[in-house]
Amino acid sequence: MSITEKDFKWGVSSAAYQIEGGWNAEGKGKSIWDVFANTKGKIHMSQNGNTACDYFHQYTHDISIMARLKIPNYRFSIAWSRIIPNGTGAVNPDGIDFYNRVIDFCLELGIEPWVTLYHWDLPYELEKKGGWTNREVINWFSDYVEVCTIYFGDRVKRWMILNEPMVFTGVGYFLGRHAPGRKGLKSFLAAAHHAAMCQAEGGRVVRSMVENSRIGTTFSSSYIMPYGHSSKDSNAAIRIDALMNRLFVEPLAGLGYPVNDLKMLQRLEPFIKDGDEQKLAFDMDFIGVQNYTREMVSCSPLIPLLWARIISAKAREVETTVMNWEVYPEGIYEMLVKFSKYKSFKEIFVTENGAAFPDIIDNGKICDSQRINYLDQHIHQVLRAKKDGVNVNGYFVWSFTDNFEWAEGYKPRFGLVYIDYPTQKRIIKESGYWYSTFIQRNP
Ligand code: GCO
Repeated sequence: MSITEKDFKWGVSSAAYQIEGGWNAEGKGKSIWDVFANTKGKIHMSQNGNTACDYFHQYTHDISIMARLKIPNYRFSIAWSRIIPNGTGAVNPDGIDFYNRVIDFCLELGIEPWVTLYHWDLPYELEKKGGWTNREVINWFSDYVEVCTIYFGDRVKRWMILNEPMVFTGVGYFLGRHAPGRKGLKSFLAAAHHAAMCQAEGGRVVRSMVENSRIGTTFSSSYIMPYGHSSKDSNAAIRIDALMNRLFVEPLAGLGYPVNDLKMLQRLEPFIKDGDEQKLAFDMDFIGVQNYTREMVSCSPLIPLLWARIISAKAREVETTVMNWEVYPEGIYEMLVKFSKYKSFKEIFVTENGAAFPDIIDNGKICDSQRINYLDQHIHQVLRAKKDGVNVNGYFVWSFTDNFEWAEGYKPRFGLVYIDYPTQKRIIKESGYWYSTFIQRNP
C-alpha cells in the first residue's frame, strides 16, 4: 500500500540504558538502572546494562548501518546522569560531547535525530532524595531539559519528553519489578502525578528554548478488551483502560485524570497542589503511540482497587512473541483511532512497535520471517488507520539493534540488527533488509 501523503516518517527507536553501556565512562553518574540491574535477583540471569551493545563506543558503526539501510529517522534517548551526573548541579562536558558526536554523525549521514529526554534512567542521586515521589523532581527535570535544549537545540528539532510514564511509574514504583524497585500505591500515585506534571513542564521548557521545535511525548498503549461478554467484564476493561491508556494522556489534553472511570485515582488528591490542573496540560505538537499487543480483561473481586485482572495470552492459547505478548495487529489500528480522538494534539507517530522472536543464525544469515510478518501486518494496520483519517505520520520500529530488555535482560531480541554480545558483532537480520526495501518503496 503506497503512502498517499508524502513525508511519512519511517524510523527506528532505541533507549540509552538499553544500548549504550559505558555505565560509568567519562564522568557519567549512576542511574537507578545502573543500581537496580546490578542488584542480585532483579534481572534475568543477573544480567545488566554495564556494557549492553557497547553503543557508547560503537555508535558510528550502528548509525552507519542505519544509513546503509536508508533509515531516515532515528529515535534515541539521552541519559540524564551522563549529562548531569548527580541529577542536579554540574554539567558533565564529556556527556555533552558524546551526544553532540551522535547528533552530528546522524546529521552528517542524513539521518534526523529524534530525542527522548527521559527513558527511565533517573540519576541515582535523585532517587536517594525520593526520585519521582519527590515533587522537587519537577524542578530537577525542568533544569535537565533546559540543559539539553541549550546544547542540542540548534540541531535537534524533534523532542519527546517522556517514554511511557505508565510503565516507569507502574512497574518501577508500584510493582517493584523495574528500577528503582519501589512498591505500593502511595509511591506509584506520587510518581504518577509528578511524571504527569513533568511531561507538560518539559514541553513548555523545550518550546521556550528551541526554535522550530516539534515536541511530543510517548505513551504505552495496549488495546484493552473484555474477556467475556458480561457487563462486569466490560466495566473491568474500562477501568484497566483508564489506568493503562488514559492516565497520562488525558491530563496532558486538559481533561484531568480519568477519575470517573477509575475511582482509585481519587487518591491522587493529596499530591495535587493548587494550579496543577492547568499545569498538567500542554498542547504537544505530536504524541507517540507505542503499541505491541492487546490485553483481555475480566472482572476479579480478588484484585483490590481495580477489581479486574488480565487473562494472559498463554492462558488464551494465542500466537505470542518471546515476551508472551499476543500478536494482534488490529490492536495498533484501534489504539491509533482511540488516541486520534484527543484533538489537542496535532499529529500522531507510532514511536514504538516491534516483536521479540527467537533468532537463529544459519550460515551467517538470520531469516527472521516471524518478525517480518509482524512488522508487515502492523504497518498495514497503521496505514489503514491513516487511510481512515487518523493523522498518523510516522512509524518507528522497536528496535534498531537487539538490546537490554529491562528485567528480562538480553533474552528477548527485538532488533532489526542482531548483536552477538560476547563479541559485539552486528548481523543485519532479514527484517532489517526487508524494512529498508519497504521504506524505499513507500517514501
Ligand atoms: C517499552 C520501552 C522499551 C521496551 C520495548 C519492548 O515500551 O517498554 O519503551 O524500552 O524495551 O517496548 O518491551
